[in-house]
Amino acid sequence: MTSNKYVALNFPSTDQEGGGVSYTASKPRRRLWRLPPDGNELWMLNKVDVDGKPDKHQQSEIRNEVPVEIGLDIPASVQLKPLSRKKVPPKGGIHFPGPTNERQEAVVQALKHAWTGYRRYAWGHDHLRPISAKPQDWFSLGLTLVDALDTLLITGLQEEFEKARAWVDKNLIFDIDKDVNLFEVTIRVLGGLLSTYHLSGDILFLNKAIDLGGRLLPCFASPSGVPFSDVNLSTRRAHSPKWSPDSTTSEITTIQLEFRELSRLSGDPTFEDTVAKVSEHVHQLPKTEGLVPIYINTNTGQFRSYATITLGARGDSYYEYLLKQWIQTGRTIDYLRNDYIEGIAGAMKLLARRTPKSNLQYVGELLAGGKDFKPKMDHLTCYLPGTLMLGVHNGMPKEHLKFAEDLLYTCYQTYAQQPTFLAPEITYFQLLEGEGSDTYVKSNDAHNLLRPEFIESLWYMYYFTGNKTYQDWGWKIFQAFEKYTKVINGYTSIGNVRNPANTRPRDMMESFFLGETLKYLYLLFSDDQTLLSLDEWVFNSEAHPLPIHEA
Ligand code: DMJ
Repeated sequence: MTSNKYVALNFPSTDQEGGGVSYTASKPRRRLWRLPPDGNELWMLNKVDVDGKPDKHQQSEIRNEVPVEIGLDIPASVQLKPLSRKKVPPKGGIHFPGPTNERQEAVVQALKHAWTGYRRYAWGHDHLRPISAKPQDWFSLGLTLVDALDTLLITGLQEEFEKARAWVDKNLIFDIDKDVNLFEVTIRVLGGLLSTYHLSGDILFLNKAIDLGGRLLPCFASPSGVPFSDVNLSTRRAHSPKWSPDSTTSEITTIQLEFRELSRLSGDPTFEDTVAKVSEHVHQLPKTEGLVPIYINTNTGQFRSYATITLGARGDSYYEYLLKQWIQTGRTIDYLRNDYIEGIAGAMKLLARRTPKSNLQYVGELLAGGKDFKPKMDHLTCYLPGTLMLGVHNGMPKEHLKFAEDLLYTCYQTYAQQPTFLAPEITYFQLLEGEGSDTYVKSNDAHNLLRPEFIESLWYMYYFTGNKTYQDWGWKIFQAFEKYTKVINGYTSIGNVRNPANTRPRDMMESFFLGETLKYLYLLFSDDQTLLSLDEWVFNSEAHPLPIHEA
């Protein structure tokens, strides 16, 4: 039983500028994509024009695919061949039962509260300013709404999901004359659309993802193939930040899960091939015991040699996606596994230290290309215990387990040691034994942005051990969010976790609070750990689950 619905993709006949490189197609062409019968399978009519003649052009020439028409008739002469039979959602999507205990119910109430404020005052905008009851825009892509789509499904908020779906259908238009960041849009929007397609079985989300994916591709047309950081979604002109030819290492290595999944679903290998080349390029670059500097030059393709080495901001998810890509591809790509093992070994040797008094395990940074050690740990680094646990479950070295447990405890202390029970953005650790405490926070680093990383790690730890202590830690933090960040129209970032009497609310609810923090809390409090099995799903860096493939 096959469907008669098609998506036509337009290809231009003129030269197209994209990141300084032009592409030529000899005549205007269309390629047809067959929509999944009963929402179950995507077919691509490869190398055939709309008139049924063979397409002599190579797939790799074509970078500007845009779905322009849906529901075309196809000429009878055309033979359809399935290009790929990949993991596809069950008919009607996956059913989630909704909250099954009081803690999950409390998280759903928090989500409803955040959602109501967003709906009233910022609907379709990127973020809500929950105190001034105003919207905030960054890329103008409805970030909060798109980031929250799969959270709404997983928590059983079907009615809210339907309203969001209607907005995506009518209003999520990518032809906007605006520069967007490749990494942020990939993990939040592309990742959100792809996971929502998998959970809902609704082809709308896949079609939107295909459109977006094509518009992001010009980023890769740099001299080295290391992608530019930004692209205009309408003109498709890609470029580096104004102040530097460098991209951020974690950004260019944290797009692969999403682009690969887009290829697997669409049948167009361009997305996967393009990002795989970036990973392969980074693989062959010289490193410091498997550790990478945080900047990479888009012209030369080389790391900036004196850049900081960290598992925090701008370095973090390089290591995360080595492991997760390896898992996504059925644990078959050896260099990803080897680079992950080498990177973690390097981190344990060069970055991991303990405090003199209380023996707290932390992960610091190397400055000036590895010369100086800085005892500073970003909250972002607290994703690592969860990733390490996922690795151990998939056969990574056993010593990663102890490292994960000890680091998780330190991350917990960054919350528990503050009078608000909320962690600061950055914590410093004492190098030498002295009078003061083992940890300290600088005034400029005392903010909390409602970030998810520690809750994410708690969930992985709970998932793999079943130890309810991790649920109790998460519950305490959830209560602290309720006490210090909940405001009349949502939840707000705060400027100071050190003073409960003056938290300095920042009037900003980040999209990842709904996309990640509340989702991970809900999963952490789940009675049924297999709600989303980590043998079937791999979560992208923004907590959007994507299927694991066999290869
Ligand atoms: C999110 O956008 C993602 O988790 C990203 O990988 C890191 N930063 C934020 C959340 O803190």
